[in-house]
Amino acid sequence: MTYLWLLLSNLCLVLVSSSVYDGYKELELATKSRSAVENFRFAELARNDSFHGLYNKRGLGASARSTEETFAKLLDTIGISYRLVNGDVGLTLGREIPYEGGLSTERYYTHSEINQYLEDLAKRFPTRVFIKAAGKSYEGRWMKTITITNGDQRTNKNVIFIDGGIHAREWIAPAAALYAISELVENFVAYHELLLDYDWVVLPVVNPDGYEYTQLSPDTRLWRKTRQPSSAECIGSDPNRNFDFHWNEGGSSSDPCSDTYGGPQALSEPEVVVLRDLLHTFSGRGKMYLTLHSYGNLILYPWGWTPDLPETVDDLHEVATAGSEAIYAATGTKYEIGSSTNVLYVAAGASDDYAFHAGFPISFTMELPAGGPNDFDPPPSAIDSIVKETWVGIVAMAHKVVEKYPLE
Ligand code: 0X9
Ligand code: ZN
Repeated sequence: MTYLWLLLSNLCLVLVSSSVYDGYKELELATKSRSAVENFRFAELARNDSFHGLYNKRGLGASARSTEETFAKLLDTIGISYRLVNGDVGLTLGREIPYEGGLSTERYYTHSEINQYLEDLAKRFPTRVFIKAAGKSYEGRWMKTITITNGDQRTNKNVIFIDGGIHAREWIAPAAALYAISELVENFVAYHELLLDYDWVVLPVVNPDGYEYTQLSPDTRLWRKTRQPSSAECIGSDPNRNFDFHWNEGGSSSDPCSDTYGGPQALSEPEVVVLRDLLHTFSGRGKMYLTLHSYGNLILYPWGWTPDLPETVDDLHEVATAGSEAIYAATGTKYEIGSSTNVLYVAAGASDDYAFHAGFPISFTMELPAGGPNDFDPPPSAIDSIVKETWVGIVAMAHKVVEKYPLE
């Protein structure tokens, strides 16, 4: 990893593109006064070629690379202290691409930008798009769904329900949900058949508190759970272990500090209650439930609480196969398919099992590809190809679902 050492006092930096600075850190060097001695020290720093990017107001500066450790030692030698002010300059700069009513696949978005995008779509496509504030997260963020129709005002169509961001750190999942939304709404002509007898409902961020928390700093980037305190010491439960179906019967931890803590009881997490209630509103109409996660290139179907397979495993397998084959044909990426327990591990109390039990005949967890140094963090430059590839799979699965489950 490389770092950007930015001396704030008296110096500034001109930045060109965000991805160039992914993983760079910004430090503020302590300057009590600009004495002659300190000026001399800064000049020393600027001459030293073991660090990168000390820029002055005209954009002139040293340019080399170093690690935080090397640089801290150097600062120590010349008696300057420092403070970390930004753990990932690239991330912040990504935010500086202004949101102007449309989303791109160039960066990840904040939860409020995502909600704003949904509202903007409803304004631009008032006959086709409807927003529902389904409920609030523990910290009070609105969890909004978007219902996408073809505008013919027919009610009681079948429903495909997609969600993303149950796990906070899996940013590629909300990004893929947003791409699905943008295609279905802004490019609707291409999806005529998929909107004829089907409405699509998307909840792009199930765990907005966690999602926002992961955007605070590199230290919080890998947070998985919700943000409701789980004990005096620890925070969060795993929302994908908190559903009221075989809750706590395997694959959950009873330690409130664990990443897979199932919660003090089923449905302890307000976000899980919101999703549970939503799923029930599609009773009889809901035909496919698809929850987007990362990572692993998997299309998983029930059950996740037992190694037994559902009676309708052939239907599940057929639809999943349509998805994996379409992706392979489009990009050569391989997806493995099978039941959660058999392909991955036992994990009871998850949303896919719940949706299947609640009446969705097709219910999948799609684990999108890994990326970035921690596998959960594909860089912004990888978003476009992953979400487009994912969409190919979703479209193929949706076609199969529409064919298998016509409107009655
Ligand atoms: O463990 C999970 O919740 C999912 N994997 S992840 O790496 N995204 O955390 C898989 C869930 C699969 N479904 C069930 N076990 N029911
Ligand atoms: Zn996940």
